[in-house]
Amino acid sequence: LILVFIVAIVILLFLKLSHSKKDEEETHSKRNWRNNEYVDKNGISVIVGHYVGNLGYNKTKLPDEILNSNNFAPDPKAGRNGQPVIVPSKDFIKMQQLYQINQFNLLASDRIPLNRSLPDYRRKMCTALFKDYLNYPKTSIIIVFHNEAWSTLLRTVWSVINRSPKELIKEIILVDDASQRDFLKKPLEDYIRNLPVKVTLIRSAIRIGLIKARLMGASQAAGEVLTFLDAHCECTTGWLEPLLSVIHDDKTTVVCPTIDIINDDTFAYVKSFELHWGAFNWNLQFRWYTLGDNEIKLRKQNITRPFHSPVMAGGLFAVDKEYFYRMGGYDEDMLIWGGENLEMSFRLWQCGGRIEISPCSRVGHIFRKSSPYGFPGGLDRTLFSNLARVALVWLDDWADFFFKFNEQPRSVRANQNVTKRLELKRKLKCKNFSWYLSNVWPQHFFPTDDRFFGRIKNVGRNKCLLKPDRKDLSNQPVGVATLNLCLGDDVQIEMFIMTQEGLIMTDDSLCLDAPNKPSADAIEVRIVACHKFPRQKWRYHAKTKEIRHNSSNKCLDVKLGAKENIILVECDGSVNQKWILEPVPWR
Ligand code: LR7
Ligand code: MN
Repeated sequence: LILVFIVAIVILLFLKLSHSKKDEEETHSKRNWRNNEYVDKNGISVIVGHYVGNLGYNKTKLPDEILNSNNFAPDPKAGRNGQPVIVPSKDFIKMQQLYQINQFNLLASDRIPLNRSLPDYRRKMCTALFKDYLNYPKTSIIIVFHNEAWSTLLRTVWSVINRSPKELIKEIILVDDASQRDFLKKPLEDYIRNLPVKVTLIRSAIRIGLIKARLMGASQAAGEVLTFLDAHCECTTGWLEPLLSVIHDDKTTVVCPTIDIINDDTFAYVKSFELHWGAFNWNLQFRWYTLGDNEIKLRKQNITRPFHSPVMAGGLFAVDKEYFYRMGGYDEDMLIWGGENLEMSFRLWQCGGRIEISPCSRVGHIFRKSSPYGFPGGLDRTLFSNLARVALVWLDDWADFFFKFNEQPRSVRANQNVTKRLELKRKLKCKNFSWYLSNVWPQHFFPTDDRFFGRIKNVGRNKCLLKPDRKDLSNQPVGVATLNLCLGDDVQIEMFIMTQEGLIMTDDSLCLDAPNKPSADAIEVRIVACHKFPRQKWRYHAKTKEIRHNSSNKCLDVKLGAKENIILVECDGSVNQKWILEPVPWR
């Protein structure tokens, strides 16, 4: 009997294993893509594109028939309730081809009905609030797009229609930024005529970029509030009321929803981590970082209350229309894409406004690994010009710091005329960037007068501490701290700050980190996301030149070998335990 039992279990296990293997084959899993290249079962290799940094992208030219075809052929069950879409393996080749058009899985998106169901992702406590929503101001929803897919654009529209109180929607305004797809011409005009809310379509004949396109939409808006969305979002139940409630209470707050993730491969709706706010690194790239301690404390008292954010992501926010214009709308000399979210955030905070994120409002957005469209004039003339403008107008002394470490913005710095924006800054009596850093984002990792900034040099080896390489764009970088030849004053990966509380930080909120009670004699020191627990606190002894770990009282030392890794050992006064904090001028 026991034998039969065991055999039965083995057979069951085998069946289960082979079944899940089949599932895996049928699902388009991330693992199949390697270095932007996909090799299918028959060994056919499909190159999707080449990353050039974060954005630039060499596209494979697709024939017009493919670009203009509308594959929208929904399967009523696909993607239901935010579930991932399963693409059968027979469609893989087509799927890969279509992926290139928008840099997301168009075939999957086209299978999902435009009005797919999504769970109510809100916390229970949110559902009891906002009962007086009829008193809130009405809003125009503004969605700008350039060559967006039919299914993602209209699913955005339908998610607004189906999940917003109709009393609060004045209209939806679609702004077409010179799209070239046939289905976005007459078919779109015909489609929106039959929608149950007023939808206006405005077109720009020439490519003006998202910043000017949004201004174009705003100029036509009749609502008291402007609510902006990217063209590939899905709003979930109760998303709008919390946003309008904030503006109802205070017109000088600009409010963002909590942005969830629509997976670019499977179109699954994934809740994002809630304890994040928006900020930026030394290259002025937008990043999500863990909330400040104070905000975490406040959140524990009341998890439904909106919390402040140093910077907004840019695409999804609501703002009182009159306030938007009074504060200078957008910088109209910014081009195509990028940097406008930082510009607006600095301007709002420094000139008396606020940015908040509402935890009760949840909207999904398709995050892409690269941009599907080109940047007329190249990245230097678009993103880097925009960032140069941000720095010149809003960063004061830190503009020099930014240009020192960022060659491309530096090369277009002289071309920027920011007189009009500086005038606005004066007119609005804005505070300076130093105020912003210490009051809005005290957790920042920029150089200031109260902290060390520069290289950390080992006396014995005559080499400098190095920030580990970022392994994967999507993961928080972690890594073993090592030494490197000391390079110039403009080498960002050798720059560190040491704060008064003893954090040794680098760009992207990374901190030198070691266990409180090291288990071995010599434990490797790592550079990981900052969290400010005792294990990330250090003391520099100018006399002995030691860098001591607060909690273990051990010393930073160097492990000799092919790679000179940093280790933590008992202090012994040896020369490899001596360090020099070499300040680097940054303004
Ligand atoms: O030339 C263009 N014209 C356009 O109309 C280029 C883009 N667009 C449209 C485009 O179709 C889309 O609807 O502008 C919108 C944003 O472009 P995306 O989706 O390609 O950009 P993104 O999601 O990577 O961009 C983020 O950063 C941008 C910087 O300029 C904008 O602020 C986007 O709105 C912003 N998106 C979000 O904040 C969503 C959450 C992502 C995060 C973090
Ligand atoms: Mn987007």
